[in-house]
Amino acid sequence: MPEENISHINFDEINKKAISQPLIKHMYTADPSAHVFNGKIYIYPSHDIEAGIPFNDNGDHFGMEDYHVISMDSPTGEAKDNGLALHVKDVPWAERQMWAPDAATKNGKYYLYFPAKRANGIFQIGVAISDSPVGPFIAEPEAIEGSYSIDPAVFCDDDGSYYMYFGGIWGGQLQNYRNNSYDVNHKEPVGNELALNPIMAKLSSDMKSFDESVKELVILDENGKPLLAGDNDRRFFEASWMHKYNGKYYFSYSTGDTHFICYATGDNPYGPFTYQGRILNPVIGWTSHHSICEFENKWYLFYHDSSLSEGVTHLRSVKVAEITYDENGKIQTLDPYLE
Ligand code: FUB
Repeated sequence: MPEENISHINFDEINKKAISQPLIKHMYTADPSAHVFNGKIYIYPSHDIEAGIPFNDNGDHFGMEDYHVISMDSPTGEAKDNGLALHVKDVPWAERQMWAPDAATKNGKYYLYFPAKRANGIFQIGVAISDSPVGPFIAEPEAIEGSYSIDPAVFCDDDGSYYMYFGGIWGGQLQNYRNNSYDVNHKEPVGNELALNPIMAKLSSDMKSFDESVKELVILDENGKPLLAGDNDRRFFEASWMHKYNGKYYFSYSTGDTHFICYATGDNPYGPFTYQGRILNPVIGWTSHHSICEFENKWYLFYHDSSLSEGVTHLRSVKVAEITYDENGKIQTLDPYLE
C-alpha cells in the first residue's frame, strides 16, 4: 500500500487483524531470507533505519548500513537478534544501501550475499564469509563479477548445485540493463512490450563467483507467452526466491507497484517458469518481500510489513505465517490481515 494512502488506517485495528506479529520489535527488519541450517531457523533480513532521506521512486530512503541475523528454534519460538553481522564500512567495494540479503552454507562455511551501491551509485552484489551462520562475516574485496541490480536469492538444488536469482526494477536499476549492459537511458518497458525478467546464474564451486554468464529467467502466462510489461499484477518487479516442492521448482517474487507476492513453477532451475498465482496479498507499506522455507514438514512464508512503524514504508518488521499447498501443488493465497 503506497505510503501516501495510509492516513485513514487505524493501526490498532490492523494489528489485531494481522495474521502474525513482528518477530522482533527492538529494531526494524525487512526482506527476510529464511533457511534451516543444522535444524535451526536463520533469518537474513535487511536492517531498516531512519536515514533521513525523503521518499522517492529510487528508494533512496532505504539507507540501510548493516545486517543482523535472527535465529529461532522453531517458527513459533523466540526470535533472537545475534548482533552485528556485517557493516557497509567493512565492505571495500560498497558505499551505501545494504539492501535485501540472502545466505547459503557449504562445507561448514556460511556465505552472506548482499546488494549495495558502489560510490558511483550503481548496485552490485557481493559475498561475505563466516564460519558461523550468524557471522560476523568477512566481505570479499570486490563485488561478484557479472553481478548487478539487487535482491540476491541463493537456492541449493538436490544435486548440490547453487544458483543465484537477482534483480529489481526502479531503485534496483534492472530497467537500465539490456543483455547485461548498463545504460541509464534504458527504461522499464511498457504496455505490450515484454516484461523485464529476473536474472540468474549458477554459482561456481567456491561460492564466490558465477560459473556461467548471467541469463534471464523467463516467466510465461497460461498460454505459454512471456508476461508483458503492462501486466503489472503479474510481472516480475523484485524479491526473487526459489524453493522446491514435490520435485517442482517454485520461483516467487514481488510485483512491486501492485504489491503482490506471486509465484511461477518450472521443471528446472533455469525455467521457463509459468505464472501460477498469488501467495500474499498487499501488506501495509509499499514493498513486499518474502522467503519460503520448510521446517519439520510444514512450509512457512517469511515476509514483512510496516504495521509496527504505523505505515512508514522504509521501517518494516519481519513476520512469519504458515502456507499450505493443495493436492495440485497450488499455494493458497494469504491475506495478511483478516476481515
Ligand atoms: O529493502 C530494500 C528493498 O526494498 C529491497 O531490496 C526490495 O526487495 C524491497 O523490499
